[in-house]
Amino acid sequence: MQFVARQRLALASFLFIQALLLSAPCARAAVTLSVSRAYFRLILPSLPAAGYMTLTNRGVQPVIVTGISTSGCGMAMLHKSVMKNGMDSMVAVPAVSVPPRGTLQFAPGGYHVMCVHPRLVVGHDVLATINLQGGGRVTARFAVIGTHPPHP
Ligand SMILES: [Cu+2]
Repeated sequence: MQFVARQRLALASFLFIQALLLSAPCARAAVTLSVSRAYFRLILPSLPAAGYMTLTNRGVQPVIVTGISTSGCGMAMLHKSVMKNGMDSMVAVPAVSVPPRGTLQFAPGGYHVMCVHPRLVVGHDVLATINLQGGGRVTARFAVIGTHPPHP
C-alpha cells in the first residue's frame, strides 16, 4: 500500500515536470511570421529604393521585427513615412510589431524598407533576411520592379 502510494507520487511528479517542460517558453520560439507580396521599387540605381511587403503573424503572440538585411542593399532600414510640418518625410523605426493573428502592411505612404545604395536589377529577385526579437529569422524573396507596374 505504501509502495503503491510512493509510485503514484513518483508518477505525479514526473508528469508535473513534463508539464513544466512543455509549458516553458522555448529558447527560440517557432517562427509564426510569413512574408508575402514583397518587392523593391527601383527608381534609379543612384537613388535609395523602397521595399514593401505584407507580414502575417499566425501565432498568438505579437511578433517584433527588429531589422532586415539583404545583399541587394548597401544598407536596409525599417522606415515609416510621416507628415512633418505639412511635408512628406520619413523616420527610421527601431522595430515594428505584427499583431497576433494579424497582418502588418509595408506599403507606399507608410512602413517601408529603405534600401540605401541599392544593388538591385529590375526583374531579378533578391533574398532578404528579416530579423525578429528573440533571435528568429525569416527569409523572404523580394521581386524588383521599376517605376512602371509589371505587365499583367
Ligand atoms: Cu525611407
